Amino acid sequence: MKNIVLLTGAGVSAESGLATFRGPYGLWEGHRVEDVATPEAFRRDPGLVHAFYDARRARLETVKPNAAHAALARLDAEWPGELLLVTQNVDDLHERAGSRRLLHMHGELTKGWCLACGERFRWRGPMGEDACCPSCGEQGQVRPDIVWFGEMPYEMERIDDALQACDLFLSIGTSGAVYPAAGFVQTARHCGARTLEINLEPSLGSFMFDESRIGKAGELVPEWVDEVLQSAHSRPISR
Ligand code: BV8
Repeated sequence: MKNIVLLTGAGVSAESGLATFRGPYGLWEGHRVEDVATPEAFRRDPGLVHAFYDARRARLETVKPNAAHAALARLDAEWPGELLLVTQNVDDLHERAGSRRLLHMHGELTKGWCLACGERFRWRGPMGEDACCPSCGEQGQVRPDIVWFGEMPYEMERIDDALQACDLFLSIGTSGAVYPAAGFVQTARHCGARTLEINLEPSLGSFMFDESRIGKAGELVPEWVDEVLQSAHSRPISR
Protein backbone atom coordinates (compact mmCIF):
# COMPACT_ATOMS: atom_id res chain seq x y z
CA MET A 1 0.00 0.00 0.00
CA LYS A 2 1.75 3.14 -1.24
CA ASN A 3 -0.76 5.79 -2.27
CA ILE A 4 -3.43 7.04 0.10
CA VAL A 5 -6.41 9.35 -0.55
CA LEU A 6 -8.24 10.68 2.52
CA LEU A 7 -11.67 12.38 2.37
CA THR A 8 -12.96 14.34 5.37
CA GLY A 9 -16.30 15.93 6.18
CA ALA A 10 -17.85 17.96 8.97
CA GLY A 11 -17.64 15.03 11.40
CA VAL A 12 -13.85 15.39 11.69
CA SER A 13 -14.31 18.92 13.09
CA ALA A 14 -17.27 18.10 15.38
CA GLU A 15 -15.08 17.36 18.42
CA SER A 16 -13.47 20.80 17.96
CA GLY A 17 -16.92 22.30 18.55
CA LEU A 18 -17.91 23.11 14.95
CA ALA A 19 -21.48 22.22 13.94
CA THR A 20 -22.00 19.55 11.32
CA PHE A 21 -24.66 20.04 8.63
CA ARG A 22 -27.25 17.36 9.21
CA GLY A 23 -28.77 16.21 12.43
CA PRO A 24 -29.74 18.12 15.59
CA TYR A 25 -28.21 21.65 15.85
CA GLY A 26 -26.77 21.08 12.38
CA LEU A 27 -26.07 24.07 10.13
CA TRP A 28 -28.97 23.12 7.95
CA GLU A 29 -31.25 23.16 11.06
CA GLY A 30 -31.25 26.93 11.19
CA HIS A 31 -31.03 27.61 7.48
CA ARG A 32 -32.39 26.18 4.22
CA VAL A 33 -29.49 25.25 1.91
CA GLU A 34 -31.16 27.14 -0.92
CA ASP A 35 -31.27 30.31 1.26
CA VAL A 36 -27.60 30.45 2.18
CA ALA A 37 -25.44 28.10 0.05
CA THR A 38 -26.38 28.69 -3.62
CA PRO A 39 -25.34 31.42 -6.08
CA GLU A 40 -29.05 32.26 -6.51
CA ALA A 41 -29.35 32.86 -2.74
CA PHE A 42 -26.36 35.23 -2.88
CA ARG A 43 -27.92 37.24 -5.74
CA ARG A 44 -31.29 37.30 -3.96
CA ASP A 45 -30.14 38.22 -0.42
CA PRO A 46 -26.36 38.75 -0.08
CA GLY A 47 -26.86 40.11 3.45
CA LEU A 48 -28.32 36.82 4.70
CA VAL A 49 -25.56 34.78 3.05
CA HIS A 50 -22.79 37.03 4.42
CA ALA A 51 -24.34 36.82 7.91
CA PHE A 52 -24.31 32.98 7.68
CA TYR A 53 -20.63 32.83 6.69
CA ASP A 54 -19.49 35.73 8.88
CA ALA A 55 -20.92 33.86 11.90
CA ARG A 56 -19.06 30.66 10.94
CA ARG A 57 -15.84 32.60 10.31
CA ALA A 58 -16.10 34.21 13.77
CA ARG A 59 -16.79 30.82 15.39
CA LEU A 60 -13.73 29.35 13.68
CA GLU A 61 -11.51 31.81 15.56
CA THR A 62 -12.74 30.28 18.88
CA VAL A 63 -11.93 26.60 18.19
CA LYS A 64 -8.81 24.53 17.60
CA PRO A 65 -7.83 21.30 15.82
CA ASN A 66 -8.60 18.01 17.64
CA ALA A 67 -6.80 14.66 17.91
CA ALA A 68 -8.09 13.48 14.52
CA HIS A 69 -6.66 16.56 12.74
CA ALA A 70 -3.35 16.08 14.61
CA ALA A 71 -3.12 12.39 13.68
CA LEU A 72 -3.75 13.14 9.98
CA ALA A 73 -1.06 15.83 10.06
CA ARG A 74 1.37 13.30 11.54
CA LEU A 75 0.50 10.81 8.78
CA ASP A 76 1.10 13.56 6.19
CA ALA A 77 4.55 14.23 7.67
CA GLU A 78 5.62 10.58 8.03
CA TRP A 79 3.93 8.71 5.15
CA PRO A 80 6.67 7.80 2.61
CA GLY A 81 4.22 7.12 -0.25
CA GLU A 82 1.81 9.46 -2.09
CA LEU A 83 -0.88 11.02 0.09
CA LEU A 84 -3.68 13.51 -0.62
CA LEU A 85 -6.13 14.82 2.00
CA VAL A 86 -9.29 16.04 0.25
CA THR A 87 -11.57 17.96 2.62
CA GLN A 88 -15.16 19.04 2.06
CA ASN A 89 -14.73 21.32 5.08
CA VAL A 90 -14.28 25.06 4.67
CA ASP A 91 -12.64 25.42 8.11
CA ASP A 92 -8.82 25.71 8.42
CA LEU A 93 -8.32 23.10 11.17
CA HIS A 94 -6.36 20.65 8.97
CA GLU A 95 -3.83 23.35 8.07
CA ARG A 96 -3.64 24.55 11.68
CA ALA A 97 -2.87 20.96 12.73
CA GLY A 98 -0.01 20.88 10.18
CA SER A 99 -1.46 19.01 7.19
CA ARG A 100 0.24 20.08 3.96
CA ARG A 101 -0.74 17.59 1.24
CA LEU A 102 -4.28 18.97 1.46
CA LEU A 103 -6.95 20.50 -0.78
CA HIS A 104 -10.30 22.17 -0.05
CA MET A 105 -12.70 20.92 -2.73
CA HIS A 106 -15.53 23.17 -1.40
CA GLY A 107 -13.46 26.30 -0.74
CA GLU A 108 -12.32 28.07 2.45
CA LEU A 109 -14.03 30.30 5.02
CA THR A 110 -10.77 32.25 5.42
CA LYS A 111 -10.72 33.31 1.75
CA GLY A 112 -12.62 35.91 -0.30
CA TRP A 113 -13.24 36.16 -4.04
CA CYS A 114 -13.79 39.41 -5.94
CA LEU A 115 -16.38 39.04 -8.70
CA ALA A 116 -15.13 42.30 -10.30
CA CYS A 117 -11.45 41.35 -10.85
CA GLY A 118 -11.58 37.57 -10.17
CA GLU A 119 -8.86 37.74 -7.49
CA ARG A 120 -8.95 35.40 -4.48
CA PHE A 121 -7.34 36.47 -1.18
CA ARG A 122 -7.12 35.64 2.56
CA TRP A 123 -9.95 37.18 4.55
CA ARG A 124 -10.32 37.48 8.34
CA GLY A 125 -13.32 38.87 10.24
CA PRO A 126 -16.76 39.83 8.90
CA MET A 127 -17.06 40.33 5.13
CA GLY A 128 -20.53 41.87 4.66
CA GLU A 129 -22.02 43.46 1.50
CA ASP A 130 -19.74 46.54 1.45
CA ALA A 131 -16.41 44.74 1.56
CA CYS A 132 -13.70 46.26 -0.66
CA CYS A 133 -11.52 44.04 -2.80
CA PRO A 134 -7.91 44.31 -1.48
CA SER A 135 -6.73 43.85 -5.08
CA CYS A 136 -8.87 46.11 -7.32
CA GLY A 137 -10.54 48.21 -4.61
CA GLU A 138 -14.03 47.54 -6.00
CA GLN A 139 -16.70 47.68 -3.27
CA GLY A 140 -19.59 45.23 -2.81
CA GLN A 141 -18.34 42.58 -5.24
CA VAL A 142 -16.59 40.33 -2.71
CA ARG A 143 -18.10 36.90 -1.91
CA PRO A 144 -16.88 34.07 0.35
CA ASP A 145 -14.55 31.76 -1.66
CA ILE A 146 -16.89 28.82 -1.03
CA VAL A 147 -18.27 26.27 -3.54
CA TRP A 148 -22.05 26.51 -3.35
CA PHE A 149 -24.62 23.95 -4.55
CA GLY A 150 -24.74 23.90 -8.34
CA GLU A 151 -21.16 25.14 -8.58
CA MET A 152 -18.23 23.00 -9.69
CA PRO A 153 -15.99 21.85 -6.84
CA TYR A 154 -12.28 22.82 -6.97
CA GLU A 155 -9.40 20.70 -8.30
CA MET A 156 -11.62 17.86 -9.56
CA GLU A 157 -8.89 16.71 -12.02
CA ARG A 158 -6.23 16.49 -9.30
CA ILE A 159 -8.67 14.55 -7.11
CA ASP A 160 -9.58 12.18 -9.93
CA ASP A 161 -5.91 11.49 -10.75
CA ALA A 162 -5.20 10.67 -7.10
CA LEU A 163 -8.27 8.38 -6.88
CA GLN A 164 -7.19 6.54 -10.03
CA ALA A 165 -3.74 5.88 -8.49
CA CYS A 166 -4.63 5.20 -4.85
CA ASP A 167 -4.20 1.87 -3.05
CA LEU A 168 -6.20 2.97 -0.02
CA PHE A 169 -9.20 5.33 0.21
CA LEU A 170 -10.25 6.43 3.71
CA SER A 171 -13.39 8.52 4.36
CA ILE A 172 -13.74 10.24 7.76
CA GLY A 173 -16.75 12.03 9.30
CA THR A 174 -18.96 12.43 6.25
CA SER A 175 -22.59 11.39 5.68
CA GLY A 176 -22.01 10.72 1.97
CA ALA A 177 -24.99 12.90 1.06
CA VAL A 178 -23.31 15.41 -1.25
CA TYR A 179 -21.87 14.73 -4.72
CA PRO A 180 -19.39 14.48 -6.35
CA ALA A 181 -17.57 13.77 -3.02
CA ALA A 182 -20.02 10.95 -2.16
CA GLY A 183 -19.00 9.17 -5.39
CA PHE A 184 -15.24 9.05 -4.69
CA VAL A 185 -15.47 5.67 -2.95
CA GLN A 186 -16.91 4.14 -6.13
CA THR A 187 -14.06 5.53 -8.27
CA ALA A 188 -11.46 4.28 -5.77
CA ARG A 189 -13.04 0.82 -5.62
CA HIS A 190 -13.29 0.69 -9.38
CA CYS A 191 -9.52 1.36 -9.56
CA GLY A 192 -8.74 -1.48 -7.15
CA ALA A 193 -8.18 0.45 -3.93
CA ARG A 194 -9.05 -0.83 -0.47
CA THR A 195 -11.83 1.34 0.99
CA LEU A 196 -12.39 2.19 4.67
CA GLU A 197 -14.72 4.62 6.45
CA ILE A 198 -14.48 6.00 9.98
CA ASN A 199 -17.76 7.59 11.05
CA LEU A 200 -20.00 8.03 14.10
CA GLU A 201 -22.74 6.12 12.23
CA PRO A 202 -22.85 4.20 8.95
CA SER A 203 -22.87 6.77 6.11
CA LEU A 204 -25.28 6.65 3.15
CA GLY A 205 -22.48 4.94 1.14
CA SER A 206 -21.41 2.53 3.88
CA PHE A 207 -22.28 -0.51 1.76
CA MET A 208 -19.60 0.51 -0.75
CA PHE A 209 -16.72 0.31 1.77
CA ASP A 210 -14.63 -2.83 2.45
CA GLU A 211 -14.59 -1.85 6.13
CA SER A 212 -16.50 0.59 8.38
CA ARG A 213 -15.19 1.59 11.80
CA ILE A 214 -18.02 3.22 13.77
CA GLY A 215 -17.08 5.68 16.47
CA LYS A 216 -15.56 9.11 17.13
CA ALA A 217 -12.88 10.37 14.73
CA GLY A 218 -10.90 11.79 17.67
CA GLU A 219 -10.43 8.24 18.99
CA LEU A 220 -10.43 6.03 15.87
CA VAL A 221 -8.28 8.16 13.53
CA PRO A 222 -5.18 8.28 15.84
CA GLU A 223 -5.51 4.48 16.31
CA TRP A 224 -5.70 3.93 12.55
CA VAL A 225 -2.73 6.24 11.86
CA ASP A 226 -0.62 4.32 14.40
CA GLU A 227 -1.53 1.04 12.66
CA VAL A 228 -0.67 2.36 9.19
CA LEU A 229 2.66 3.96 10.19
CA GLN A 230 3.66 0.80 12.08
CA SER A 231 2.92 -1.26 8.92
CA ALA A 232 4.97 1.24 6.85
CA HIS A 233 7.94 0.96 9.22
CA SER A 234 7.70 -2.87 9.42
CA ARG A 235 7.55 -3.22 5.58
CA PRO A 236 9.48 -0.26 4.14
CA ILE A 237 7.84 1.08 0.97
CA SER A 238 10.02 1.14 -2.17
CA ARG A 239 9.44 4.48 -3.93
C1 BV8 B 1 -21.99 20.14 -8.54
C2 BV8 B 1 -19.62 24.46 1.12
C3 BV8 B 1 -21.72 20.32 -10.92
C4 BV8 B 1 -20.68 25.36 1.65
C5 BV8 B 1 -20.78 22.47 0.32
C6 BV8 B 1 -25.72 13.54 -8.09
C7 BV8 B 1 -26.82 13.05 -7.45
C8 BV8 B 1 -27.64 13.95 -6.70
C9 BV8 B 1 -27.34 15.30 -6.57
C10 BV8 B 1 -26.23 15.77 -7.20
C11 BV8 B 1 -25.44 14.90 -7.97
N1 BV8 B 1 -24.43 15.64 -8.48
C12 BV8 B 1 -24.58 16.93 -8.07
C13 BV8 B 1 -25.67 17.04 -7.29
C14 BV8 B 1 -26.16 18.27 -6.66
C15 BV8 B 1 -25.44 18.60 -5.35
C16 BV8 B 1 -25.71 17.54 -4.32
O1 BV8 B 1 -24.93 16.66 -4.09
N2 BV8 B 1 -26.87 17.70 -3.69
C17 BV8 B 1 -27.22 16.76 -2.59
C18 BV8 B 1 -27.82 17.57 -1.46
C19 BV8 B 1 -28.12 15.69 -3.07
N3 BV8 B 1 -24.01 18.77 -5.53
C20 BV8 B 1 -23.56 19.99 -5.97
O2 BV8 B 1 -24.27 20.93 -6.22
C21 BV8 B 1 -22.05 20.11 -6.14
N4 BV8 B 1 -21.74 20.75 -7.37
O3 BV8 B 1 -22.51 19.04 -8.60
O4 BV8 B 1 -21.53 20.87 -9.62
C22 BV8 B 1 -20.75 19.19 -11.22
C23 BV8 B 1 -20.97 18.45 -12.27
C24 BV8 B 1 -20.08 17.44 -12.62
C25 BV8 B 1 -18.98 17.11 -11.86
C26 BV8 B 1 -18.77 17.86 -10.79
C27 BV8 B 1 -19.67 18.90 -10.43
C28 BV8 B 1 -21.43 21.06 -5.09
C29 BV8 B 1 -21.64 20.61 -3.75
C30 BV8 B 1 -20.83 21.48 -2.76
C31 BV8 B 1 -21.73 22.39 -1.97
N5 BV8 B 1 -20.98 23.03 -0.86
N6 BV8 B 1 -20.02 23.07 1.29
C32 BV8 B 1 -20.68 25.41 3.16
O5 BV8 B 1 -19.87 24.77 3.82
O6 BV8 B 1 -21.54 26.18 3.64
S1 BV8 B 1 -21.43 20.90 0.64
C33 BV8 B 1 -21.38 20.72 2.37
O7 BV8 B 1 -22.38 19.77 2.67
C34 BV8 B 1 -20.09 20.16 2.94
O8 BV8 B 1 -18.94 20.68 2.33
C35 BV8 B 1 -20.27 18.66 2.69
O9 BV8 B 1 -19.91 18.34 1.36
C36 BV8 B 1 -21.77 18.51 2.85
C37 BV8 B 1 -22.07 18.12 4.27
O10 BV8 B 1 -21.75 16.81 4.41
P1 BV8 B 1 -20.79 16.30 5.60
O11 BV8 B 1 -19.54 17.09 5.62
O12 BV8 B 1 -20.72 14.84 5.42
O13 BV8 B 1 -21.60 16.70 6.92
P2 BV8 B 1 -22.94 16.02 7.50
O14 BV8 B 1 -23.39 16.88 8.60
O15 BV8 B 1 -23.89 15.68 6.41
O16 BV8 B 1 -22.43 14.61 8.10
C38 BV8 B 1 -21.49 14.58 9.13
C39 BV8 B 1 -21.16 13.10 9.37
O17 BV8 B 1 -20.16 13.04 10.38
C40 BV8 B 1 -22.36 12.29 9.85
O18 BV8 B 1 -22.40 11.07 9.11
C41 BV8 B 1 -22.05 12.03 11.34
O19 BV8 B 1 -22.47 10.75 11.73
C42 BV8 B 1 -20.53 12.08 11.35
N7 BV8 B 1 -19.96 12.53 12.64
C43 BV8 B 1 -20.45 13.49 13.47
N8 BV8 B 1 -19.60 13.63 14.55
C44 BV8 B 1 -18.56 12.76 14.35
C45 BV8 B 1 -18.79 12.06 13.11
N9 BV8 B 1 -17.96 11.12 12.64
C46 BV8 B 1 -16.84 10.85 13.40
N10 BV8 B 1 -16.55 11.48 14.59
C47 BV8 B 1 -17.38 12.42 15.08
N11 BV8 B 1 -17.09 13.03 16.24
